[in-house]
Amino acid sequence: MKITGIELRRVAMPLVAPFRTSFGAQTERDVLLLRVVTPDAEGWAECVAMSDPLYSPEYVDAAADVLRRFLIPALPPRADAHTTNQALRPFKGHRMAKAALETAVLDAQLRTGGQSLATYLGATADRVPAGVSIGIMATIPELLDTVSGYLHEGYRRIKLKIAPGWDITPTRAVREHFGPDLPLQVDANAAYNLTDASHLAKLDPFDLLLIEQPLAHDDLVQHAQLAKKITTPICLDESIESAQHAAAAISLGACSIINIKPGRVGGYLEARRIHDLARAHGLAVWCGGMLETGIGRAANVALAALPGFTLPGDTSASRRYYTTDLTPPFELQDGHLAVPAEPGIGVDPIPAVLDELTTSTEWIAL
Ligand code: OSB
Ligand code: MG
Repeated sequence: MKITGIELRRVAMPLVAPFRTSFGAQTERDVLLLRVVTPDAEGWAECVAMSDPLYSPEYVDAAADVLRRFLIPALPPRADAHTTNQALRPFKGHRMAKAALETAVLDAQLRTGGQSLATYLGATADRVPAGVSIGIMATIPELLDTVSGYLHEGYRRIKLKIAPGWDITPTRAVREHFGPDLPLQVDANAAYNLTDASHLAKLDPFDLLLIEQPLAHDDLVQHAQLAKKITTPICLDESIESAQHAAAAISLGACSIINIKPGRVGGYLEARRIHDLARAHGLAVWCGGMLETGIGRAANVALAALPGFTLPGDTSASRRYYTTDLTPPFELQDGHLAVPAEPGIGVDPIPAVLDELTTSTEWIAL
């Protein structure tokens, strides 16, 4: 596939409400979009890097820089997703930037061939159950109101962001208020140390589905030790940047569940490898999120339709994030999102909305 050029586009997306985690609060998403242009089709992808390097070392300005300086110039003259993956391999790290480039190439390739991303990846479902990730709130009543609102909308599972000072009490409050049948989990975004093991064990009575990334991203051994001291299953997010990391985590006993985010692991090909590996080992996986617009969400929903995604993901409806999404909004139907069936990622940005929210564009001719 001959690529004529690639557009880097920055879009400012105000969030419907501030989203607070153990690493900071966000009120707006500064999104980097890629548009790969070929004679036959255009491919779209969203880079999940955030404005600041607080979730991982990547950040959006660095992603744009490494794309224009190294990754895009390294593309082979005739590129598809696999040759793009190989061409980017020599460059260390920058997996979110690589994922965006590979996904935009893959989208153009699939649109040219008329195949949906879901079919290409091996999806077996046409809809996926939706969970929702709830930020740290100022008060417990505010938290209970928020959870209640999402449950009324139909969400199938609740995830609470936790941090030291906002962990045992809010989790107990939600469990007691909504009862034992609510599928409930927590996400610490690496806010604890192994010395907090006895504190984290206080979550054990609440029968959580999992605790996500309690310790630092490079604390694989410590996660394995923590797993022996608490009964809540450990799920890794930040720690798993590749299938190799997943293999190491599984053999160490560092986790029993994996949150797969294609952006974090360098793309959908690597995400599928992790899915396959986890499935062969009997571990559950689920699809994480990075507050994506409809562009990134469409591709995540396709991935979440693979058979090993046995837990609801952070694939929520558009309105949980944005008043106006870049694409026709993803909406809950009976607590599920429909898997796009059209070729490629299966959705297109709405030109007028895209133009309205765009802060800059840059064309890189190839
Ligand atoms: O750790 O899963 C996370 C959002 C941004 C960065 C990291 C995380 C999150 C979420 C929200 O939890 C997931 C979503 O709804 O997109
Ligand atoms: Mg997480």
